[in-house]
Amino acid sequence: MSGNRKKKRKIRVALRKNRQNRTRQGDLTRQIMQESEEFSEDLPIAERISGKGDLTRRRTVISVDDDGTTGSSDLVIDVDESNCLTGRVISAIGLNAIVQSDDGRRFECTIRRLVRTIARDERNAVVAGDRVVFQPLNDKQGVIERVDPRRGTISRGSQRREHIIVANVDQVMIVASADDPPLKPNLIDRFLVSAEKGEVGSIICINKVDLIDPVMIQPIVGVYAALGYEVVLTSTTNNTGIERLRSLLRDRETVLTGQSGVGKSSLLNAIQPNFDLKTSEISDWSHKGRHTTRRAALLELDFGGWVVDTPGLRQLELWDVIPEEVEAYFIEFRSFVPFCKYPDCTHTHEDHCGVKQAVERGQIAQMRYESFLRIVEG
Ligand SMILES: Nc1nc2c(ncn2[C@@H]2O[C@H](COP(=O)(O)OP(=O)(O)OP(=O)(O)O)[C@@H](O)[C@H]2O)c(=O)[nH]1
Ligand SMILES: [Mg+2]
Ligand SMILES: [Zn+2]
Repeated sequence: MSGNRKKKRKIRVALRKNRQNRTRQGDLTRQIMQESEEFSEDLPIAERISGKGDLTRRRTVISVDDDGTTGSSDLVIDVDESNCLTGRVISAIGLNAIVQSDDGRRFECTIRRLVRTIARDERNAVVAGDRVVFQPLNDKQGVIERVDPRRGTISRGSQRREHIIVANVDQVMIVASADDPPLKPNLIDRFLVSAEKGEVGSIICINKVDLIDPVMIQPIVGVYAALGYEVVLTSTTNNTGIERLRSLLRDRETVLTGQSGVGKSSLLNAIQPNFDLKTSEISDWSHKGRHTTRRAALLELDFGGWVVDTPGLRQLELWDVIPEEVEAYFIEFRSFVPFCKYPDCTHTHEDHCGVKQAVERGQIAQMRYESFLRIVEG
């Protein structure tokens, strides 16, 4: 998608109507038109709506050929890209963003009003990780003209609205701590659900293993390893696991996520000391209502790849995951669901439930089933 396009292009964009206005299922085209928030010229529509079937409501982007049949409310964005550059949003701050051009220069950019207007939610018009086309005004400033379609986004809910934390990542590294704050498998499972939903892979990092006897957490590590997730145990105080972490991050785009205080910024500093990220004293993060890391920012790894440090979340509100959808994100449930007596089994109170039977037989970990219940009931 990147690369400087010299040709002048016209892009038609269907203006998204009222946010509450949900279309009926079955009229996919109309649904996409109404839910569009960005635009794309290159991808065929079929590719953008493929995926998990009708449970996935993708806020996809759309573009229509010049002879397209969209209504009169359409906007036509006419970007003359001959004097534009392409780049990557390093960090988005309100209506501004820091963009790194493909040749490595940094620009402080504002966002063209139209880009905000066509976004479903202005706050998500430009997010960290976006690939953008921007017009440089001088060697330090520019204006973002266009945002490329996103893949691999990580979102969370915040006051019932979606907040896209970062876009275009390959994997999520879910960071937990063995202690202080105590290990909460339920929280790991929530992050796994949001990664599965965002269609990015996950690795699990359990930090601060210097504080415990590793034998204590072996059962939990075993559960995730058995599910096929890469689990790495680390300590920034004695460097346990740091080399392994480097190899898992090399040449990939990874977003770190996890509760505040587990040591995300400390881990990144251990991997690459010149990041010099602000970390917090324990008294700070546990007693004051503030996170040390304030916003997502992309950091380039010396040995190849990018990492994104994000602010920790005290409460992870899963964005837009409906209860019926949750079972699909507990990957080990899939093979047992066909044994449920009722096709619409919720795996909670029903009898003859394949999932519950698997829990009884030890084929699904009790811990995971409890997380599942907390997520669907919460
Ligand atoms: N004992 C021990 N303490 C650690 C380790 N890693 C980090 N810490 C401490 O944990 C505290 C929190 O670390 P941060 O790196 O700021 O945590 P964070 O996850 O970035 O927190 P937010 O930015 O608020 O989300 C700091 O006091 C660190 O010194 C570790 O491996 N062992
Ligand atoms: Mg931090
Ligand atoms: Zn069931």
